[in-house]
Amino acid sequence: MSNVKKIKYHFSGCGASFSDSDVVVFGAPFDGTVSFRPGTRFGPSAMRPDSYGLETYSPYLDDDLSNYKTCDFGDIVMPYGDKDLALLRIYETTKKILSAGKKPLMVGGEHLVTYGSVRAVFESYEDLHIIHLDAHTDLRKTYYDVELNHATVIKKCYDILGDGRIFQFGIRSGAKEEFHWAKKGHVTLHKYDLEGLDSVCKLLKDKPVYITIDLDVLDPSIFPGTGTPEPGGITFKELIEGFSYFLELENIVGADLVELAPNLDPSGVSTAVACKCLREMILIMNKK
Ligand SMILES: [Mn+2]
Repeated sequence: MSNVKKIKYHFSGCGASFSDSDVVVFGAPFDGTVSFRPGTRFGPSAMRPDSYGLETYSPYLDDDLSNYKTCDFGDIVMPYGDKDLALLRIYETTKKILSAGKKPLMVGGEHLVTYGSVRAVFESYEDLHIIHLDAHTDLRKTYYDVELNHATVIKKCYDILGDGRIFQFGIRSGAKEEFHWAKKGHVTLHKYDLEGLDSVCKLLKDKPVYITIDLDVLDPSIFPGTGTPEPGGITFKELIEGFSYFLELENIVGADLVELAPNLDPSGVSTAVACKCLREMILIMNKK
């Protein structure tokens, strides 16, 4: 596809061809609607080299990236300043991966990119459910009078999926109206941590599930390299424990990891955290 940039080298463990792979990783380096600190457009390109700093073996899962064929499809060429076209490119790429019978795993970019991918996944799986890990509700109808941006993205997904399909965890920031709106049963909002994720994964066992992970669900002391850091987040250990519940899900049909802004953490630790999460998600999606 001409709208996908050729990359010099791939994410660690993701050197297989498109046709050989069950899971296809791709970058969506877009941060055009960011309201505070930009930089997530540099996420995928920072993660590729740093992913080689980690082992391909996961002690948590007792599994290794080398046991699977995974493709790094490259980064989508993002038309800067045009979010509609950016979302269309993401939609098209996700669609291409799905229609080849493969699972998309997108690396952002800001959280808005999720909307492009979810729109495509929903066309293949009408009974789609979403598990959403984040510090922020992202349920605004508009933000600064704009309907499509990183603060409205989960509401936009809700508009596609409808009531009772979205399960949020780790939430500790949002407007009062968003929390009240969620409480009416439109979405299931779990505050502060991942408590209840195990039972939700059991509940959704045989449903098609899309997992969207905004890495700012982690405490900023662990993950400072992000646009809108929010104190009071979960630990890395809690996130890894959360990942183990994903193994209950029999039908993970797509996923994303978003909101790494590597320029905001010169220590490189946030990038390492994101790479480790990516490794775990690649393994979990290949196991399924
Ligand atoms: Mn967030």
